[in-house]
Amino acid sequence: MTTDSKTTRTTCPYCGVGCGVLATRQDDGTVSVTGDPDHPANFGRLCSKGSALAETLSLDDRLLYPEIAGERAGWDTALDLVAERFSTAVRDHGPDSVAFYVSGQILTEDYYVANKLMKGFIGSANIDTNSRLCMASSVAGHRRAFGSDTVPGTYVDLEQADLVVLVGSNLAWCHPVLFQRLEAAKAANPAMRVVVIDPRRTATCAIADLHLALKPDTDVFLFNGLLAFLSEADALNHNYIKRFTEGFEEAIQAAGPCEIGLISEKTGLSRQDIALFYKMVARTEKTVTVYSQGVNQSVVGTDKVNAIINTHLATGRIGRAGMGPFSVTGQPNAMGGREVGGLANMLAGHMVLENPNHRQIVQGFWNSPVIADKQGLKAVDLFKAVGDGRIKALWIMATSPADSLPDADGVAAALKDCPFVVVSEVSRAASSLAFADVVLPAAAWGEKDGTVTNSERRISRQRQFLDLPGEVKPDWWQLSEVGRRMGFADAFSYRGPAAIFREHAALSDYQNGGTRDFDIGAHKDISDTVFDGLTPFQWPQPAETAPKETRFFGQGGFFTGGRKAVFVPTAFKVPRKRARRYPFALNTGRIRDQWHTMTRTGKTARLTSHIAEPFAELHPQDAARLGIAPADLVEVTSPHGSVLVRALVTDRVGEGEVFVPMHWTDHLASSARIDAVVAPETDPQSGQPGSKFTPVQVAKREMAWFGFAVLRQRPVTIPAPYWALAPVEGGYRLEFAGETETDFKALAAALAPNSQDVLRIGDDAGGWLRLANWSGDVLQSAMFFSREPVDVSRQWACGLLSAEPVSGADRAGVLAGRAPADRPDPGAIVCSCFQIGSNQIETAARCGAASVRAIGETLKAGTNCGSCRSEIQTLLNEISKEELDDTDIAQAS
Ligand SMILES: Nc1nc2c(c(=O)[nH]1)N[C@H]1C(S)=C(S)[C@@H](COP(=O)(O)OP(=O)(O)OC[C@H]3O[C@@H](n4cnc5c(=O)[nH]c(N)nc54)[C@H](O)[C@@H]3O)O[C@H]1N2
Ligand SMILES: Nc1nc2c(c(=O)[nH]1)N[C@H]1C(S)=C(S)[C@@H](COP(=O)(O)OP(=O)(O)OC[C@H]3O[C@@H](n4cnc5c(=O)[nH]c(N)nc54)[C@H](O)[C@@H]3O)O[C@H]1N2
Ligand code: SF4
Ligand SMILES: [Mo]
Repeated sequence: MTTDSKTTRTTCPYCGVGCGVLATRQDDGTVSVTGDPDHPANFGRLCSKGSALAETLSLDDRLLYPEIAGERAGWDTALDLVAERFSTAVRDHGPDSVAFYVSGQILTEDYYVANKLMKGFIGSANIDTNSRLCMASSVAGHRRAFGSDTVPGTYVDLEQADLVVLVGSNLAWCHPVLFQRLEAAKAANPAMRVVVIDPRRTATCAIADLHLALKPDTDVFLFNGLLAFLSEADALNHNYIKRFTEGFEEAIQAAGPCEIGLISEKTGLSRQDIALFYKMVARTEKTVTVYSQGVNQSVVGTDKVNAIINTHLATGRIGRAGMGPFSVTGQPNAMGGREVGGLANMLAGHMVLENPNHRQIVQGFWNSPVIADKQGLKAVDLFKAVGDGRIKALWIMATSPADSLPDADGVAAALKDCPFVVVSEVSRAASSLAFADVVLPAAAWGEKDGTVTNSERRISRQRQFLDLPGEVKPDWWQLSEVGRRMGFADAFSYRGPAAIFREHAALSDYQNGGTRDFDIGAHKDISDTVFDGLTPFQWPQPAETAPKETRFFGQGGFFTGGRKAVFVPTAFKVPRKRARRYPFALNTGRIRDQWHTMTRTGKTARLTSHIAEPFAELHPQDAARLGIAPADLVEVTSPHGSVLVRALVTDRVGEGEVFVPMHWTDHLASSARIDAVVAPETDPQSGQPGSKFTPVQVAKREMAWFGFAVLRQRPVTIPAPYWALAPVEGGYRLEFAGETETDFKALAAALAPNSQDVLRIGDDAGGWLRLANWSGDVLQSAMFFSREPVDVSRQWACGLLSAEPVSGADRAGVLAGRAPADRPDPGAIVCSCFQIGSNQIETAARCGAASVRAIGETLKAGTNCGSCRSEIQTLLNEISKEELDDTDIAQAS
């Protein structure tokens, strides 16, 4: 629906908060993006990634035409080939010889068609998705406890709670707008308490009253202890347990007695902190437990989920205002994918693959020749099957398995050997293209149309506001065309997303009668026009009912056979031992301004200014022991592979732990694909990999020299064993280093060929050199080489390419390496919207701006998207702690 001729209401394509966005096309063809004040997820707010959406729409790196074997091809030829290769494989080797690997970033309509084609027409359940790496443990935990994959609560519950416990969730960076809602609610309700349970001290801890930095993978022990404590403290809701649940006795027995000493030993937490946490939960009726990848991405992830849910069932704190377990989803449409049955062990409409009645319902509704009757291969096993030749044809859509699956080098090798790989993609920077026999160019955000479901079960429209560039086509169309060409024309003759949505809604209603949680029957006859204008609504919304705020299970009504919830006994398993050779626990995850493999967020200078280089967070004691100084390069190695990244020495991580972000691929760094290191071990219930815990070794890599450069053009080759590249205004910044003596001048010439007007200082032989070159008065590149990590102000240097032209005598200033005295160095960028750095914030704080609000008034930092507010708070805390320490010292002396 268009609010005026130029502005379109749509949704953000990044995280599962699902913010509403207003996209406006300006007369000059540019697009601007703001938060939709009427969207109930964000009420106008957007985080740093959402605010920068307009900067990611350029077409320079887009796939615009189908390709076969790397050569441009027509759609008909490409689609015929895909259909023919899939049909032949099915004919010769059976339906289980083909597979789809899709993504929580396609729309519900795309997902619905993919699932229907595989499960109902090809007749295999070999369709899995990157949600296996993301939400599978929550799905399995929900189904064990509730009998269905239901998220009981809504976002408002976080605001109405008196206690919010965040487990393995860095909400401040990963669900920033929901975090801002929580932050605002806490400011309005001083009685509200926030507890963060995470081995790392993350930005989310800025609003925490208590941070429990537990040892990796010991959550089950902590929550079993909590269940026992609640029982011993007489904080149970016996009425709820009796009326609506079963299995309480078994669960409490599995949990054992509440021995704080033992829990302290296992989790590494102090007895005081454990007792404080348990008492807070016991006395606070309105408790919400939010959890995310620190829970799901574990070989005991499903048990973690159930250990958390058990505490809510035992207290009856579920499905009522301000209460409940709350699994927040990562991707914009992780929920939609689950609703259409996009996982290898699910059926459409939240139905169960193993249930013959459900299979009959779905097959009858689709009028399909077959219906898959056994689970398909889950992601990690699927790629093993690709590797050993069982899969003859594979279609990858909107995900990057050779970067994001564990044992990523093994996945890459498997893809290389696969007889036929189809890749639907938007970006040339995606690594999957290297393995593709057929590349299908997909419609990107702004070009596609359909629906997504956010973490609180709210279905919103994504709307098209840009023309399809080149020969780009939406994913649902690609899938339908292949379905038709495989001989199923009747079932795949959709005219558009509205028709698919109608069918999806009708299936949810079909023979439902309240037996299944997912029901949006109210929309089964929606017209194309009403679909165009569809406003966000939460499910369920059965036929002939109006939309309303919904919660599940406050009064029971579970979807198990006996309609009672099940307490799942969760015995604690000791986390994987770290062998002597691999003594560190590798933890992986996200940073604030990047999205996954960076194919979109890695394009903009604004978003790379926050953190421009892959890193490993290490504890100072570990660094000292290993002889690692800040800014050294370190190698992180497991039996599967290794990465080479910058050391970030910080006590935000525990001793024996190392954290590396998941984002960097070979497109922007020499060797930083952390999933090459991650072990392919999975949770036995959910098949989700334990991406947060791999035993590794960490070692300093001695470098003979280091370099830093700003370059107008992306270099064709970077002849250095270490490099990391990032866009800046007007060009690129490059960090690089080498292990053997190098001719700096030759290297400089390779990075910026055809340089003519060059200014040089330093001494190549003496181990340092700085050079810059101009075209006219316009700087083309500046490079700094040294034997030590290069000591040059990065913020200042990155500004050189967009600075005014410099002539004559002023040119030498470029080689000075830092800002002139009258323009102080802003320091590392904290606020990406206004490009405000840590030095500026520190100066303002020391001049009396003592709160986040005061910093905002002085510098504007934090006043646009607000994503950096928790970091500003952390800086202020550090400064006031330093000042207190200084006072102590002054008083003591
Ligand atoms: N900026 C940004 N936001 C994103 C994304 C992105 O790429 N970038 N991706 C989106 C997606 S798909 C997802 S799934 C979400 C993920 O959102 P989150 O789950 O919040 O993010 P992560 O950084 O993966 O992991 C969360 C935390 O789990 C902690 N953790 C590790 N091991 C353990 C453990 O044993 N126990 C506990 N309690 N905690 C542990 C880590 O230290 C980390 O801080 O983010 C979404 N939002
Ligand atoms: N070590 C480690 N590994 C992890 C994680 C972790 O925390 N640690 N997290 C895991 C999780 S939770 C997730 S969700 C995954 C994410 O990992 P991936 O799904 O592999 O990462 P993305 O970069 O989001 O990949 C999406 C791809 O789809 C393309 N694309 C975007 N829009 C469209 C579209 O409309 N159509 C098509 N066809 N293509 C499109 C993008 O260009 C991009 O290449 O990573 C997982 N891997
Ligand atoms: S919180 Fe940020 S990334 Fe997530 S949906 Fe909202 S604007 Fe997009
Ligand atoms: Mo995710």
